[in-house]
Amino acid sequence: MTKMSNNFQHRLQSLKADHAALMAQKNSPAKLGNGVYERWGSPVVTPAHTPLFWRYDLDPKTNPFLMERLGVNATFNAGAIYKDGLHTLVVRVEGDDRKSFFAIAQSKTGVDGFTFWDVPVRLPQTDRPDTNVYDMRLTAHEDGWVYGLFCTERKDLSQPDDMSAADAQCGIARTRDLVSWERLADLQSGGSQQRNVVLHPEFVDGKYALYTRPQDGFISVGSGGGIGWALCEDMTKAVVSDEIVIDPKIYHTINEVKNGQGPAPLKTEQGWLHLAHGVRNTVAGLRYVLYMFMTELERPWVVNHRPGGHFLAPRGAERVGDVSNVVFSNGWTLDEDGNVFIYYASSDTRLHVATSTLAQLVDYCVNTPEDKLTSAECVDTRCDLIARNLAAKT
Ligand code: M1P
Repeated sequence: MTKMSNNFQHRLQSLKADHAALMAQKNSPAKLGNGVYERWGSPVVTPAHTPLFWRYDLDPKTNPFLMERLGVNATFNAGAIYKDGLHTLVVRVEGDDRKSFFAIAQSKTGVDGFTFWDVPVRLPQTDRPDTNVYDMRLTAHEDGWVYGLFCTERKDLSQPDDMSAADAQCGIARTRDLVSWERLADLQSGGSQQRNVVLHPEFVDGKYALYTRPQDGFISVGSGGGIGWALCEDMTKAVVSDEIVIDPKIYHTINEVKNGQGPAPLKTEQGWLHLAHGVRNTVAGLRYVLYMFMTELERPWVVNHRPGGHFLAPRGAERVGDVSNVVFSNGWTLDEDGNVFIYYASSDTRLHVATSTLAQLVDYCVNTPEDKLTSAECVDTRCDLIARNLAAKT
């Protein structure tokens, strides 16, 4: 054996050993959480979790130095579904070339051992090919299909000289097995751009119901802010005309710049549980946090509980990445015992999990005081709590 092939073999064995060790790594919850959820210590999916054969040409003849040929830059913003004892993620995988694609990773525990299927999703195209696709929300709809709604991004042709000018729209695909996907027409919603569109799991008044996020521009939502709600007759030719804003952006709150629905809501006896992201501006740039709210069971567009403040914000190492100071979630799973696995990405770089239960999340939504919107009223709320606690002590 030549020295070069020796090096190749040695490097390959090391890469395989590292990958196997990462895949076998057990996760554990961080110490004493806030009682609402437990954050788990290690990210559940990172670029290093992707198979070596996605990144390396493993043939010593064509890749004698065993170089990485197609790097993976980030693994984040995953749609999620729980079925047959498996937590399944549709992960947003971003190559070093900045193109995102979808890939399925599964785990039995939901907190570690996420293993990618051998081949990423080959998403069929419409007659207007996507430049970039990302952030799929999975909904197991009562019509029997699993829908994947995602952002499809293309060059904004109305601004030919601006190479950052993009047009974001809601792409739609559906599947029964997560293997073969039927691509449907993009959502039509009047002239606005759309990101963070999510399908409600049940029919409402015999129609499909969508959480939308109309926006004037690609990054800026402009006047179109807020989580919207709209009904649609047919998902194979999805058109919405009347969007109402059910959760608006509000001055000096965690969502004053923009917000967006996270995963499809979870049904409970007390109403629908929603997870969303809120964005505010700072001198250091935009800050993305997660928040929750609940809507009425029979009228999922009516918010009945609005706990104040953020539910989960970037912390420690989560604060740094490609787009720092961001947490974002578009997937959670609910197992048969009422455990909820919240998959959230940090700083557009890697994916984490926090675990809770339906009972805890409902308690959080129902009993966390609302944001009263001014310092004086917020201090009143806190003083009420302090007074009750001090009185109970005496
Ligand atoms: O970079 C943070 C997030 O920005 C966008 O979210 P929104 O549409 O609410 O601004 C998305 O591109 C999302 O993927 C990204 O994580």
